[in-house]
Amino acid sequence: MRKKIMILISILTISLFGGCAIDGSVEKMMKPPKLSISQEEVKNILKDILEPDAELKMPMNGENTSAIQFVNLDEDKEEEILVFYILENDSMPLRTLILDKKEKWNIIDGIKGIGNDFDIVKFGDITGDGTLEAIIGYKGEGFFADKGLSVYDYKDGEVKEIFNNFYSAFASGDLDEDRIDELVLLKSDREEGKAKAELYKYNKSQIRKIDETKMEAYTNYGHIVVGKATENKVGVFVDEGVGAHSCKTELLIMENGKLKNVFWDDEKEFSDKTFRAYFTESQDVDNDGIIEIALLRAPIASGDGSMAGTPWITTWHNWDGNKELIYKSQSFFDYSLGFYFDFPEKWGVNIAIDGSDPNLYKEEQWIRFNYYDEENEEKHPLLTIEAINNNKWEEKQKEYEDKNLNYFKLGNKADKIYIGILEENTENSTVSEMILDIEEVKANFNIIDK
Ligand SMILES: [Ca+2]
Ligand SMILES: [Ca+2]
Ligand SMILES: [Ca+2]
Ligand SMILES: [Ca+2]
Repeated sequence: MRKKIMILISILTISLFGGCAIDGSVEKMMKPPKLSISQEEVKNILKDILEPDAELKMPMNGENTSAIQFVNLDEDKEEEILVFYILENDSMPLRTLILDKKEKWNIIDGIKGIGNDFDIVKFGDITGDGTLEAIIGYKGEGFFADKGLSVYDYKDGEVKEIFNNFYSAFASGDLDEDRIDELVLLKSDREEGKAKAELYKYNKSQIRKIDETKMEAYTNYGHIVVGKATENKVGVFVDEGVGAHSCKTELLIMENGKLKNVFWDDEKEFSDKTFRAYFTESQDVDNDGIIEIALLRAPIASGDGSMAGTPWITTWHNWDGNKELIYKSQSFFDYSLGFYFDFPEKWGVNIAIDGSDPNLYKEEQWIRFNYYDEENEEKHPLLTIEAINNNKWEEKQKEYEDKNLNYFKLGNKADKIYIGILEENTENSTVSEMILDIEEVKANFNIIDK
């Protein structure tokens, strides 16, 4: 390959750095290197070695979405450079090069895949020898089409494919805490109306399937996170779309060397325990190291009762270690205003939510949390959060002063300023217990970065 490349250097500049515009510049496709090489140097190396019709390709999903990645795959302490690109007209179009600097740059090719895109690129020690393997997912056309997965081991200047299989979605991680990563392949067969998760583990110098478990059919795997499900059990949280916009989470764990879908009901062949009306992602919302599953509930006395008109409250749950969920806390997410608010425990379930019409002009928008007195069917405002355009701020501030409101600044994002307005204590003792102080509001208010 290098011979061919030498001849083509001159044409390359245009094709790789002009024509490669999958999504902007090389810098944008490259995670900054840790090793002692400049981005400029990487660019120059690539100019010299890639075919003229090569286009850099960023993996579509997962955490490693750069077309040029830096990772140490072998036993020295130095990072290799992995370059992901496509040769459109080749029968094995998806290519990965490893560039490994010894006395000079060694170029290791031979990683080839079929498809249109890199789905996911991950690194994990599947073989348990203390070095990382590259796990590359190849994606063809069609949303539900099977994808191809290969695991590559790079050692002594040679790359070997040590495993390949197909998948709809996959996860890797150390599920049984033996310091070796397992692979979990989710396989959804929509024609057969079946889905399963397969557990693969390295054993006797091969990656072998050691177990499988049923999963719910006809779902779309939307978000997968591997993390602690309890203090001493790691799990694969699979957040999946069901129907038009609903969502469920299946949680896979390893127990006595077997794979277990913890909420699965053998009789019903599904589970509704994690069902919610819209898609939400499992995450460690309170940073205690354990992943929470996000369900949704309609607040008391909420709106017109329509799905879209309901100001859904997110309720966070942990797995109980058996077959149930344990309620942990609740939050209100408002993506159009760009913030979320964690409810204090004392708010309980009697919080009604009002807000400005999200479809109207957005110079000022607000959300109000009220205590709802069921007996008297009365709403008592507790806290209002407003998002105000910076250029309206002075005007608004004057208005707050005139009305003698207890207002305070919560934060800024782009051209918006967030203001909290607290109600004063009232005669009603239940209501006044619910009212927060400014510090509590600030501690529970979060700007959504995305
Ligand atoms: Ca290395
Ligand atoms: Ca390894
Ligand atoms: Ca393991
Ligand atoms: Ca947590």
